[in-house]
Amino acid sequence: PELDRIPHPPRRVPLLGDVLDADPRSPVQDSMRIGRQLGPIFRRKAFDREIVFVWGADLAAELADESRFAKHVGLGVANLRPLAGDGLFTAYNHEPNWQLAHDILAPGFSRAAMEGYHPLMLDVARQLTAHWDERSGAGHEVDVPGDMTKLTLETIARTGFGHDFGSFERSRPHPFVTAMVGALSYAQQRNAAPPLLAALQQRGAAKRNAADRAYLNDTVDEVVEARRSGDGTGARGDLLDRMLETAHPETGERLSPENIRRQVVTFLVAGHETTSGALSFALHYLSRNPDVLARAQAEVEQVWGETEEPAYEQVARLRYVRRVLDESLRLWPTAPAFSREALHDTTLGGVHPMRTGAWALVLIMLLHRDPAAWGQDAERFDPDRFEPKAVRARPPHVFKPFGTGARACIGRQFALHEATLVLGLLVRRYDITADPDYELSVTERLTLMPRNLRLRLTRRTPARTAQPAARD
Ligand code: FDE
Repeated sequence: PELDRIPHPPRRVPLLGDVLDADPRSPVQDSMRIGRQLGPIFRRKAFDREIVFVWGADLAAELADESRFAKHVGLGVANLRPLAGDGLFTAYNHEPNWQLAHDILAPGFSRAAMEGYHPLMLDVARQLTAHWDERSGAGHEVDVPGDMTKLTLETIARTGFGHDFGSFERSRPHPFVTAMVGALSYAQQRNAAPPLLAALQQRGAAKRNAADRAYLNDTVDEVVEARRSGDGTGARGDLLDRMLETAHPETGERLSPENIRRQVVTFLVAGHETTSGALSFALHYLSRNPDVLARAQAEVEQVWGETEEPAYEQVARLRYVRRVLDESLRLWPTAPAFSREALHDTTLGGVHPMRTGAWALVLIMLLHRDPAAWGQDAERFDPDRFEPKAVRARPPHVFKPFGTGARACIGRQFALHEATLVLGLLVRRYDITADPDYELSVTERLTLMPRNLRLRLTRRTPARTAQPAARD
């Protein structure tokens, strides 16, 4: 009865639900298509389970109200519990390890910490440009998502954990990445199968998943063991040192070894997969919008001058490059949904009753394309939407690529600094052209990633006349 006023797809099959429109490989894009037909709140049923989706700007803003709603650990996030347990991303709100780890790790994402990571981020970015220099020029193409994944995995592993996966020395993805993609895809597909069928038919998939999980855990254990046995513990002050060495500032409590394992795998996965996608989509749009690319190049030349070694502050000053990134995350938020549950009995939008614990999934991609918030041309790529004046003119809570509230992304500044730095270096160094035959298609594995995106690069000589702008 609570759901009566919420529309659902018309072709419902007894017992199975709304399976006619459902492809387990593209749940988000299917929901987007269905949501456009059904409106700002709708429901889909898979077997015995009914899920409420929300994307209207007003309703999403209500769900962002922390006095009425909180993060819900459900669907894909819940399916990652066997791997990530009570790590930050997958912890239930009531689990004490969430607050403990949050308080211990938050300083690892402060401005001061970020300044410390900056030189390491530059090192990794240089490995990428060395790799791409060899593949620039006529007749060559680069594998954008593959190489962005190398870059972001190395970045989080080296800055956070002092570990080098050697991604750029390999021709194939590191097995850590293969196991991670397997684990994420498995977590996504489990939503689409009826519980009983899943148990019976998916034994092969479950077995592979157990192997992937074991590989991920073994890798993590090696990284931790290397630090514990080395003499470097405590010396770096990175995320791993914080996990191993730091006691909670008030209670003096520490993270347990089991919880550290959960946090390391959480950060290695959450810290690179979504950023890799964000960079890939941004490069796709730059290749399709020469005027935007030219503006970005002009800005980098103006702010950085001739230096190949931008300082920490010179990254934050790339305002236009950052808008390109924001606009890419608007159209393709690489973590495409989050769930919110009612803290007490309440009514959503004045008409939809929700009992304590009832939850809904916010479809970020449609929220980011709601014409009521973004205008009639919401589907168009236009970084100027993120000019300060335009941002102020919009209602709050309509741009949520990093989630919302207490459980929003702890890695936001990290990802933004890394991605802005890398985009700055890339547009400064290369002209980027699209393959005219490429049509954007998007792979889903809980996260979003452009499928088979390849681009052509031409080395450029930045204009030598530009002077670095005076510092703010
Ligand atoms: C988180 C996050 C989120 C939320 C989810 C929910 O709500 O469920 C989101 C939406 C996100 N995240 C997104 C993103 C995007 C990008 C690019 C990123 N992200 C990045 C990153 C990096 C790093 C290191 C990270 N990231 C991390 C993280 C974590 C740990 C988490 C959890 C938090 C809590 O506390 O809960 C997140 N992330 Fe992110």
